[in-house]
Parts: sequence; C-alpha cells; structure tokens
Amino acid sequence: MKDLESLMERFRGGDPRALARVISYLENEEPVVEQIMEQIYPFTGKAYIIGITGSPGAGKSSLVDCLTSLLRQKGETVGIVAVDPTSPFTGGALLGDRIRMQNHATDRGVFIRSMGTRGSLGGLAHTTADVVKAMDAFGFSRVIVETVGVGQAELDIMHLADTVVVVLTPGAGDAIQTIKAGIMEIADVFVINKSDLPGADKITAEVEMMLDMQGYQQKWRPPVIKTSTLSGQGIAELLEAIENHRNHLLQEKALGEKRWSRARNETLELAQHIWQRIITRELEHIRPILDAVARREKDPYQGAREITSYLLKKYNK
Ligand SMILES: Nc1nc2c(ncn2[C@@H]2O[C@H](COP(=O)(O)OP(=O)(O)O)[C@@H](O)[C@H]2O)c(=O)[nH]1
Ligand SMILES: [Mg+2]
Repeated sequence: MKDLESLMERFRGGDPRALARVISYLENEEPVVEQIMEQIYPFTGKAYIIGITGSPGAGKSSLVDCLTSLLRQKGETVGIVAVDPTSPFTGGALLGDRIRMQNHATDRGVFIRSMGTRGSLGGLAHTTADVVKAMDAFGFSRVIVETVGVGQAELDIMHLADTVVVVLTPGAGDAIQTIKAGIMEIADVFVINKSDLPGADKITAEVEMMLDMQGYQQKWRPPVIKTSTLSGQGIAELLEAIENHRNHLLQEKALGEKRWSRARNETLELAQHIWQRIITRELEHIRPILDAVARREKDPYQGAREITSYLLKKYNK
C-alpha cells in the first residue's frame, strides 16, 4: 500500500499529523491496522506509561495538565490519551478539557488525544493500548492515560500503565467506594486532589489506614499525596512519587516482568478474539454439529472437538 508507506515516512519524520492519522486508523479498525502495527511495534517500549484513574470530576484532567507542564520543564515529551467510555463524542473532548489543552496547543512536545466509546477487535482497552503504542513509537518519553474509573473496562485500561495513579477527593464515602470498585489493588500512588477543600486529611488517613490493614508484604507501599491543581500544591511531589515507583520497578527488575506479561496477555487475548470471530463466521457450517448435540446424538464435548478439528483443518494454511 503506497499511501501507508508515505504515511509511515512522515510518522518517522515526526509529523504530528501523521501520528493523528495513524491513531485514527487504529481506532477505526481498518484492515490497515495490522500493517501499521508491523511498522511501529519495533519502535515501542521506550516510553514510560502513567495511568491516571478516578471518579468523574476528581480532577484527573487538571492533574494531567499540571504534570505535563512539569514534565516539559524537565525536558520530557508527553503523549496524552484521555479515555472516557461514557462520552459519546468519539475523538472529541469535553469543553473544560479543550480549554486546558490549549495550554499545550502550540507545544510540539505534547500530543493529546481523546477517545470515546469506540472499541475494535478486543474492545476499548485494546484500542487504547494500540494508541499508546503509536505515541510510544512516535517518540514521546512519557505517555499519560487518563480514564474514568467506574468499571471493569477502566481497570483493564489501567493494566497498560507502568505506574497507576488513583485520584480521590475529599467527600463522604469516596474511599470506601473505591475499594469496592477494585481500584485499590491496582494503585501504585494515591492522590487526594482538591485538598484545598475541607476533609482532605480525613480521607488521607482513611486511605493510609486501609493500606495498613492490607499488612503490606509487597515491597512498594503506595504513597498518599495531597494535591491541589488550583494552588499547585503537591504536584512536584506527585511526579516524584511516580518517578520513585519507576525506579523501584527498575531496581526490582519488575518493569520487564510487567511488560512481558502485558505482551503475553495482549497477544493471547487477540488470538482468542480472532478465534471467536472465526467461530461466528463459521456458524452456518458448524450448525449440523450443534443440531446433533441438541438432538443428543453427540455430547457437547464431542461437538466442541469436532468443531475445533473442522476449524483447524479449514484454517491450516
Ligand atoms: N477545588 C478544586 N477544584 C479542582 C481541583 N482540581 C480540579 N478541580 C475542578 O474540578 C472539576 C473537574 O476537573 P477535571 O480535571 O475536569 O476532572 P476529571 O473529570 O477527573 O478529568 C473542574 O471544575 C476543576 O476546575 C482542585 O485541586 N481543587
Ligand atoms: Mg477528564
């Protein structure tokens, strides 16, 4: 494909419009995805990936904005993926986000992309992982993934981060709800944002207490950091905590392991999705086997074996 060749050339040359185009392809699951991945994957693995999750309105985007400014001061380049599955505006952004983004609009060292409900083969988490790879391959030294922490999909998305930051705010029940959502377990760093509001100390103590109760056998105890994006309080400390966690992973040789199991899971999931698709596509052909099981002429195990051997024969090329 000729177009792809010139697109990739511009991508390698650092043209942000080429990156935007590549991401659109990845999001829309065009057949070209596989060709793009073949080209960009060898260049991935250099960026450090930071995940930021928390309830809507917790201040995630504001924190990303502050962190980005600080990272830029330190000479890092930053790719940002904002994932909001609840937003119907695919590729769009909330008004507040748009205004914030303007702080970095003219900065070549920053690239921001919003993603909505659109998922492809493997769903939103998988597409997000591919978009992160594109930013990584493009050469950003840090990629930040912001996602609304409400359910399993967001937890899945956070698995692609090297360091996961969970954002809480002063307010009744917030900490307790977070445990229920299973987010507590994936946090490497806790942030109590809006600590300019009353109640910040209380929730900080609550989280520390929960960490105490977990009776940390792990070598890393997530720090709890109070921030305010209004005053800038705690932002430098947050970045330091992220870098500390990164150093911890490197020291323990845990970063490589983390990334190894990520690559493994991703590949296996993809293979499973491919098989699921094949089965769906072949439903008409395997129908007689299913009917035979329904008539109790074959048992389900026998039926499954026959389907498998039929598919293996057919797709063995
Ligand atoms: N008081 C206070 N408000 C904040 C702080 N950070 C963000 N906000 C406000 O909280 C609202 C939601 O922020 P946003 O960053 O969009 O949250 P997100 O939905 O988690 O991305 C906005 O009106 C922000 O101005 C903070 O540190 N203190
Ligand atoms: Mg946001």
